[in-house]
Amino acid sequence: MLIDETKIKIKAGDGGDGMMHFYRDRHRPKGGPDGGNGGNGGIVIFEGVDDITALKQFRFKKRFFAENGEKGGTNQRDGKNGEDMIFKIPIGTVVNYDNGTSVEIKEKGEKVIIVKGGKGGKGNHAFRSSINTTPKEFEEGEKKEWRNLFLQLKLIADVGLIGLPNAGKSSLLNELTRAKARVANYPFTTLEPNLGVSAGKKIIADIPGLIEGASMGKGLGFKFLKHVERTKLLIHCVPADSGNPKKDYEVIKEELKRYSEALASRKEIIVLTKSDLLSKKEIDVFIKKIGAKIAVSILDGESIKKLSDLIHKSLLYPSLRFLQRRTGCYVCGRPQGSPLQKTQNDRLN
Ligand SMILES: Nc1nc2c(ncn2[C@@H]2O[C@H](COP(=O)(O)OP(=O)(O)OP(=O)(O)O)[C@@H](O)[C@H]2O)c(=O)[nH]1
Ligand SMILES: [Mg+2]
Repeated sequence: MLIDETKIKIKAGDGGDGMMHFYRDRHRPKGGPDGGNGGNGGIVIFEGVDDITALKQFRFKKRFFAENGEKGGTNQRDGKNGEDMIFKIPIGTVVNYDNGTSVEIKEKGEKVIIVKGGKGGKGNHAFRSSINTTPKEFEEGEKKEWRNLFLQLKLIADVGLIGLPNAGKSSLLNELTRAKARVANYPFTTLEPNLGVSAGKKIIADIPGLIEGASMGKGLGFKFLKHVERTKLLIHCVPADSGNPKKDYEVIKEELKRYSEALASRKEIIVLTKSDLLSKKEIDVFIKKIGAKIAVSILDGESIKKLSDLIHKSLLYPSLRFLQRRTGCYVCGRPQGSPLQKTQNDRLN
């Protein structure tokens, strides 16, 4: 079972107290202040890894605390710093704090300080001065509080495969990448997201099938859509054995809208899957009905290759809407005042 959401409690280490002490021995019965500083408390760090199952470490154990800093010693000895706690966390995890702020683990190997350790207090040696040669002050170490964290994994993929159950999404993932997702002739074979890397090094995510009313919790619900929320491109699969392809397409589109308008307007390629079940003529009719760009079958390597090329081409060229938003030109998407835009505008006038 993929754990993509979990709540944990974490506490960084407290700082060690500073020491109040005066040096004493047989020859120096009135030695100076020599209380050392307390050590700093251990930090809690999250390090990004590309293992999407890494949140399973929090399945049973939910409370963690880093080591406290040690108290300062005599003879100006500083206390030992508490050991840091480092957790390996899948990239794409959003860490939500109890105060409403959040931070994201974005890259593999990136280390993010989640909770800072308490600062060690100063010992009385640190307070000595020319006017106060026998200071009795010292500081206590900084105490840290327990923090409640809500970790939410949102997979980082370039392309997302969406569609009704049994639409052939996992089969396509297996063809486009080296993934070995489970495929079977019944709905809801896929219960958790699968990832694969295409020949062009793009990450493709296959999520469980959506059904009408998924937004109301029907089927497996629609929480899995968070895993395709950040994709640049959606592959919308409509199978050739569908009784009502247009309705199937619209059902998914409606569920996407209910999840987020932004996701519903994401660039998409509508794909007619299992095309081997139809004749050439039927394919043409089907394609027209749903506005599909391509018909594919896992039994036809050529069609898979064409889809793969189409995906990489679409990822290479951002959508016109994206360019329009970036450049501010809502006609052609070219930067304002550029010669190419002028030509375009002349043509339109
Ligand atoms: N004839 C034919 N069958 C296909 C094709 N692609 C997939 N199938 C079959 O369709 C069935 C469903 O395929 P899956 O890949 O499991 O479909 P899915 O969309 O991942 O299904 P869920 O995980 O349940 O949402 C399986 O029996 C596949 O063998 C195809 O191109 N042609
Ligand atoms: Mg599947």
